[in-house]
Amino acid sequence: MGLDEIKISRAIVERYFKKLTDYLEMDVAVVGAGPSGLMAAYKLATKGFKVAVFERRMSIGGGIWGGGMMFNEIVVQEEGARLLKEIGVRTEPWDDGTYYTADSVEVACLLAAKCLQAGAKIFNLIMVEDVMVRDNRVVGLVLNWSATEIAGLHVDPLAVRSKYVIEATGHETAVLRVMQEKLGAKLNTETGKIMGEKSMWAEVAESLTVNYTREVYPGVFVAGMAANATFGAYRMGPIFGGMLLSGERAAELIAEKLTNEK
Ligand code: 48H
Repeated sequence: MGLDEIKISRAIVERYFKKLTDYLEMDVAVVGAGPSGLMAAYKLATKGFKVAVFERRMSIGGGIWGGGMMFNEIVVQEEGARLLKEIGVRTEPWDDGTYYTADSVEVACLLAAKCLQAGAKIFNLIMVEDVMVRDNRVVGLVLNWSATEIAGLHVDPLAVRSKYVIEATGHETAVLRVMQEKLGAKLNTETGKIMGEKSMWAEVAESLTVNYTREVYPGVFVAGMAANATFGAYRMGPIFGGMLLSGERAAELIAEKLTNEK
């Protein structure tokens, strides 16, 4: 039996459009498939919420792959190791047991796999270029193909609706930046604006990441490195426990809200 190119094409087109159509409305839209965004999506999907991750790049994983300075190992603390073990990543204690190491490729692959198998959808190659707002609350995202930006084309976007958005775009804080520029959005920070990330101080930065994981504007939670950048906290280098714990925290906070709103 010969293979029919048109059947192959139809299978991809129909399946993809069904997936996208099913996710025009959802509980939580996560922007950025780095460690914090993927962990948040995995946790929310495990709790039964409808969640999708939108990632600008072709590859998921954000900064995980590169480990530290392209040495593809990451370090986590005990609490981070707990989350890695939960998704099946092998960790090895280092030194006095304060630190654990893991292969960064194994982390990226298993995080994405667990996220998908828990029922979350990941849409790669799609960038979030704007938000949808009603009555001073973000109610969805404005999407475009990353390729349109790369090609410098002006193509009008499409939109998806979500009850909550997680801003997990890392150092860039891309979603909040656009909200600040276009809406003059007053954020829940000391200055009302994105405060900007500070230099490296791993210990303080790690706990601040989790502490600053919160609703920063009605409908928008910030997680991971974006939380540090938004609230003016330190960076931490290639220790990833805070990113994973921040994703978990964002999921817990949103799950609580969604459950109370039912
Ligand atoms: C869709 C977008 C858009 C957009 C960006 O950078 P990430 O890995 O983010 P985190 O916060 O989960 O993890 C941070 C970590 O990787 C890191 O950088 C650390 C620990 N640094 C410490 C230090 O000292 O430097 O992932 C963010 C993802 C990326 O994949 C982007 O491509 C994606 O977000 N993204 N996706 N629409 N507008 N902007």
